[in-house]
Amino acid sequence: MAGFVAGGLCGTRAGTARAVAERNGFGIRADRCRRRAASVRMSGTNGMFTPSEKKKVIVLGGDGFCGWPTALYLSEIGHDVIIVDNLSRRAIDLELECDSLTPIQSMGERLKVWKQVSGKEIPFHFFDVAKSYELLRELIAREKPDAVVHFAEQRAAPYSMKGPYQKKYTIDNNVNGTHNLLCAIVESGLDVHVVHLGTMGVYGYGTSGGEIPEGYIDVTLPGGRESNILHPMSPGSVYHMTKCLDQLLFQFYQRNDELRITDLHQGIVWGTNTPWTKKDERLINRFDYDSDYGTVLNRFLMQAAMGYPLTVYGTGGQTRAFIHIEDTAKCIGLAIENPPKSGDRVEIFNQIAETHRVRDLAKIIADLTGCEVKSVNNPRKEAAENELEVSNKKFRSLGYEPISLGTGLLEEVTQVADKYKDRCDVDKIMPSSFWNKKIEEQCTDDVKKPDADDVDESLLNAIAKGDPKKVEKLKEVLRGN
Ligand code: NAD
Ligand code: USQ
Repeated sequence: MAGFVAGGLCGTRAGTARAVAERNGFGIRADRCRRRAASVRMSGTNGMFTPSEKKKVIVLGGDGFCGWPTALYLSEIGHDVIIVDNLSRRAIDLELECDSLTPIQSMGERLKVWKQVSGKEIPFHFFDVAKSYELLRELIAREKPDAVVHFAEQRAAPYSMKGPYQKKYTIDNNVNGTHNLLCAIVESGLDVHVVHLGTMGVYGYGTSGGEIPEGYIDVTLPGGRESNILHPMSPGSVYHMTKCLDQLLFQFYQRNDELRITDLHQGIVWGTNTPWTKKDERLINRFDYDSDYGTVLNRFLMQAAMGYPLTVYGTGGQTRAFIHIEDTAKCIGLAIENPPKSGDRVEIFNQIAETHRVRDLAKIIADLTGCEVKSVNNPRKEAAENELEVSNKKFRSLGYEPISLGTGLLEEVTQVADKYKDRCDVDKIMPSSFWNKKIEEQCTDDVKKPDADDVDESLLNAIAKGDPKKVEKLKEVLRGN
């Protein structure tokens, strides 16, 4: 228990508070815990902090890109961590005939190495949260966790738009998984804090005409009545839509069963390593670069390492929010430390560090590496240009100091990409999922249409029988003029 300050029992209802107090060796009353815990801020070097109490945390989706480094971080700061994952992300690699750029180890190897380097055990349960309700319910009833961190969803927007199978899978997996979790907690009768990874994309990007607040927005209703409501939702893909549906499930279960829920509206995560995954090469995190799972900044950094022109979709005027993977883990630590009180409405944090326009990111990376930038037809249905201002005051008020693009970590990611570039399959870089048939036709037409400058000059000469005017005319036709 050394290293923990007795600060409260926030993961328990009053009824179970004493049992947990005894388990942890603390004698703090449950009704005092919220005030104490809420004052715990990120501090010290590296933004690490000592939690006010040791908690038992189940991490659903703990084998994934965000889940793995977060599980290690939570274990590092002293929580008892249990991972659940059905390894579906690894199965999708097989489906897409692609793999993480970094050589990730099996779960068994990962956990064995973590035990060697940290002395800490992380039990692993292999099951499907969306399908194996009984296993989830039994695990929660048996382990009595203080918190469950829920990463276990299909998270790629392009994959969710690939075709009917992927659309249906994304809805079934994500909505059922979230609902099973909420239902299992209610059935257990325990007061478990749910920390869910949502997305900035639930708001749409810049639709509310000003800074996007954290979850709820002030509105004036007809008749002049003032209200503060859940921010209108404007999902841009089937995947983003599942996060909107999750939000409704949270609102319902909070009101009906007083579940304590924190929904983290996270921006695009970049980076790959964290101080905890760097402790041993075999703990390395996954790095997706393909057009379905690779997110824009990591893709650009990897493309730069490969000498492949950066694939800016459309004008690159899309503005998005970003956060480094290390900050993902730390923010989740803070969210676990600062749960809402029983009866409080769903707590929503915007988990972001900064916003950038896609073409500006491309320029930053081109300046850094000397690579080329290329505009390709946008496979998505999204605004070509948007502004985006996002509030992240809540995490900042807890001491969160974001890692920004300027801190040298861009170079680190490029080095990681460079180290493993032999594992890259360049055929997986160009888009392979399209938002609708019309867009698909436009994108594939473009691929099929020969570029005038790429056509063999002698062939044009032969067709034009040596007439330079006719060669020029043919070139114009090829250019679509
Ligand atoms: P990921 O695909 O790498 O990880 C998800 C993990 O959950 C995988 O290990 C997968 O096997 C597991 N999983 C999925 N469905 C499951 C099920 N039914 N039962 C058990 N395990 C299941 O994704 P990620 O990038 O780590 O994202 C994690 C969460 O964070 C997602 O919910 C995502 O929406 C959210 N998020 C991610 C980003 C990002 O940029 N990566 C940004 C914002 C929000
Ligand atoms: N883009 C390019 N070139 C590329 C790839 C993407 O220009 O090679 C553009 C896209 O058109 C889009 C933007 O970059 O406008 C972001 O795309 P992305 O794939 O990086 O991110 P997105 O699809 O929005 O999804 C990712 C995660 C998802 C998370 C979301 C947070 O995969 O899990 O929810 O980021 S957010 O975008 O804030 O909603």
